[in-house]
Amino acid sequence: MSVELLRMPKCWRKESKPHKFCPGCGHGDVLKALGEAIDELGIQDRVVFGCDIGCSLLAWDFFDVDSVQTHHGRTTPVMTGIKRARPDRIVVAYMGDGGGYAIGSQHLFNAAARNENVTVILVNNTNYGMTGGQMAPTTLPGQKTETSPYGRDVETMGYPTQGPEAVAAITQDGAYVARGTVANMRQLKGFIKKALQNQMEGNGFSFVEALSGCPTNWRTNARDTWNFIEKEMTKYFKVGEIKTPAQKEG
Ligand SMILES: Cc1ncc(C[n+]2csc(CCOP(=O)(O)OP(=O)(O)O)c2C)c(N)n1
Ligand code: SF4
Repeated sequence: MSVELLRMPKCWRKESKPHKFCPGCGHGDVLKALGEAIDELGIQDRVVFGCDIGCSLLAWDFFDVDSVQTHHGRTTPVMTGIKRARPDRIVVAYMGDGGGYAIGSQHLFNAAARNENVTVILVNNTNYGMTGGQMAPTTLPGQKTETSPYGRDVETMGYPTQGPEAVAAITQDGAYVARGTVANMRQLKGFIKKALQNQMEGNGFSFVEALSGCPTNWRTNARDTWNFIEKEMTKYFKVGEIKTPAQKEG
């Protein structure tokens, strides 16, 4: 076995690698953090992974776990249904910001309000990646996209959706909510691990947004991609834990 394969999380499906994401895409990083979290918790045989339409669908065969690929924006209710039918399983709903905050927002926020015992991981790359870089709910003020060629005008298009903050505001005491970034992989893995543990303990909804890069649609080189994630995105999207069961109890 090569050194590269040995570095992969154990729960990754080796036959589907190299993966299909663009070079420099953050999806692979988020899925690595998820894979390491699953390995460290020793739950590979109990996880069910669900991915959305969007670039997240390229992960349909990413893991050596039971997996399902859903309709655009519908991953949260599909995984909620699986969890209700099989409470012994640990379900992960994986989606982009368009899938979670636009077309699937009613599902995401109602599942959160019901405190469903599922884990949602949402990749925030400030645009609709798969369809060619249109404006998303998370597009930054002034950011140019295919459908905001002069930059997002907050007067007519509003401000970026603060997803984790909104989820934290409507969830009950058991919820776990955090925002990580692919620029800090150790922290991101820690947040995902806590989100999965929250579900394993039966506390209720757990949600991790991950700040991530889309160099193809941003048309950025490696340096500018990381600068955008670390300097521009964090002006609007604060990284850290937003809600934990312990904080609520205290
Ligand atoms: C019901 C429906 N509406 C629209 C589309 C077209 N569509 C496919 S992917 C996508 C956007 C994906 O963006 P996002 O969810 O942010 O994920 P990303 O590709 O950036 O990871 C859209 C609008 C679709 N497949 N189905
Ligand atoms: S289009 Fe963007 S989000 Fe999609 S795989 Fe390429 S870099 Fe990643």
